[in-house]
Amino acid sequence: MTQPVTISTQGGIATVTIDNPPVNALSQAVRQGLADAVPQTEADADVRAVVLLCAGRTFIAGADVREFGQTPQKPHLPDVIDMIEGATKPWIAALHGTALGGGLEVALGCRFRLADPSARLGLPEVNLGLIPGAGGTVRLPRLVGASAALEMIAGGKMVSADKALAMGLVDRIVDGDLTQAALEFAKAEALDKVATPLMARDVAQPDSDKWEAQKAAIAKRARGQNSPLAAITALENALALPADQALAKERELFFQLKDDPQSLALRHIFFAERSAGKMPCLKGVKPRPFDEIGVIGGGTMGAGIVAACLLAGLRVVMLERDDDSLGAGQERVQITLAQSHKRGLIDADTLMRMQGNFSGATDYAALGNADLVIEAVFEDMAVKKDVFTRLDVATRPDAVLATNTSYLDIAEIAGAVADPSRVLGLHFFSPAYIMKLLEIVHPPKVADDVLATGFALAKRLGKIAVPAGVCDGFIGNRIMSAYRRECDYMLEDGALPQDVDAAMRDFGFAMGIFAMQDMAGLDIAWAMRKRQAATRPADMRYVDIPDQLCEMGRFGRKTGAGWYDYSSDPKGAPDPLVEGIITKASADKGITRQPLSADEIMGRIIAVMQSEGRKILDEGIAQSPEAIDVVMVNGYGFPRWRGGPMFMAGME
Ligand code: 3H9
Repeated sequence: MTQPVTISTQGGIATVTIDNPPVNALSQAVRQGLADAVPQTEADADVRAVVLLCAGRTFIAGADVREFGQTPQKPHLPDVIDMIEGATKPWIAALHGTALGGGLEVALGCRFRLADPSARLGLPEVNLGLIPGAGGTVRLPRLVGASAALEMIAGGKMVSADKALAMGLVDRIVDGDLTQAALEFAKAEALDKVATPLMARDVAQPDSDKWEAQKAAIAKRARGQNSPLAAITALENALALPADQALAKERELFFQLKDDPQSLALRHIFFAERSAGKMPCLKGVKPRPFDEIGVIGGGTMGAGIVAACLLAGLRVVMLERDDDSLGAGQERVQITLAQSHKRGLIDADTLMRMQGNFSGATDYAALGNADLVIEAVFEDMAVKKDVFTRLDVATRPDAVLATNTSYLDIAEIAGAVADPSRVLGLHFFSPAYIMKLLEIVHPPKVADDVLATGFALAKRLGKIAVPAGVCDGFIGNRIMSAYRRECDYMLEDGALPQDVDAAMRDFGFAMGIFAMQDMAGLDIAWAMRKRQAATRPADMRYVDIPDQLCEMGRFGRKTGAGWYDYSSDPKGAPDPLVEGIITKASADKGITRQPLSADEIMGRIIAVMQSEGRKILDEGIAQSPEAIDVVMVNGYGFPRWRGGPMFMAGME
């Protein structure tokens, strides 16, 4: 096996290069290589300074998370970093790509940090249910101050090279060749500059009012997650204790968290998100090239898809049925682009370029050049088929055609096209320019390269792609329908909407199912239930409470009332009228209402999610239990730190 760490020396400067694809994670071999490099460069009389850099697309992206399930092997990272920091010859870290977690901690052990302009730095351990475990909580506040350090560690977000420079996290941003610049810095400056090791520096006490407010805000955001709170504890230790004692405490906390079920769940979902989108049958299959995208429909979903494509640098033609609808759709897109600009996500030039990439039309002939067309019109089979019949005529025969349907049979929709092999499902979640999930639905006749194009588009849009087979609701909506039904049963059995919603929020969902329905509108599901009425099994338990609400015109927030009443409380207040309908429904069916505890409510919800998930797996709709978890976490608000319903099934 080739060594992942190599040393070369030129002109008095040693270059230590880590080459451990894909992300230069700190495996045991890398740690050993670094630990060997310190005495070797110290002993070499020709060496005056050491440049640490990485081959490939990134600096070190952190500890090798795959090793976390095994017994820790020496040399341990904190010891390696101590060695680097304690070296008499200054180490200079040259950062490109991402310097994350243990990777940034290694850089903090170096005397200097130089960065490529596009580098991003962060301590994202909290996203894996952890805190930095190799000195990050002790060294970072000594460099950038306690408050900035707490924000980075508890928030887990990356900062740009520019921001890192402004914070004092890097010493310099270098344009041009990073290696060359680091070597020059080593020769010309590093030897003369005094850079006290971070462990030997003092940490400034923050303003106590601001500090307390910052901690309170983090605790509120944590919503049941342990690691942000542990980050606060570690930073308080760093403020209160001598550096070596704070370091020992950090290590203790790190190990406690590593074995915490929350960290196991977060590590599970991290890897699940990376494996769920891989379809063995597509290995080596080349996607069709795409540059111009057609989107049919300028409603909330269509406009969101257009914005997502524009923000990814694609050219887009939006098609609507008449000028008024087109104008409204285009305005929705322009508002989204303007907001992205306002938030600093795109600069003025990019905004103008994106606006130039966007056109609208009311005639299908405008889609003649499109490489890929996504339909996002009204959820009705006849309407969708009509769209695809027109697309069949208007588009190039090699153009990929996608439907954004959430429930309808894509094989039937594909039947409207002479060559159904070019049709697939791309099920976006709203708002499509924000939500990360994309279900890629594969009807039986879809060609492999068409499917591969769906995945390539997902990658281009920065989405997490999950393949799904054709069925009513695919993966996510099918599970949601099943558990929503269970929640309706619970209403008849003894719970009220506010009980179910509170139990879900306590479990970690941002919102309960009934409040969510009020937000989305009750009428869409009502229309679907009416469509399904004819085929619903006669012996299936059916709860008509939501139908009764719809018959009263209570469609949710947009009508001022749904499950909740919004007339006096914009957040929605429990409504005695709804309670009356519910208790009457129980009485009509002869059900004696029994109060349900939060545990019972969540037990029933999770059990239904799991049993529907197992059916989905048995039918081959989802490739793996991980895929189901990824869908539920990224599309349906399932708390990430619980790993997903299928992960929980494995923990029982
Ligand atoms: C830590 O550092 C603890 C320390 O404080 C203390 C220790 C004592 N380990 O995401 P991608 C794999 S905790 C192992 O698709 P991208 C990933 O699974 C760590 N494997 O690429 C995938 O494998 P595959 C703190 C890892 O360009 C491949 O690399 N650091 C790790 O979209 C490509 O990944 C983090 O939390 C890892 N650490 O994004 C950073 N990271 O090809 C986690 C990635 O088999 N990583 N892999 O599917 C990331 O955020 C992104 O991967 C990164 C690249 C931004 C680096």
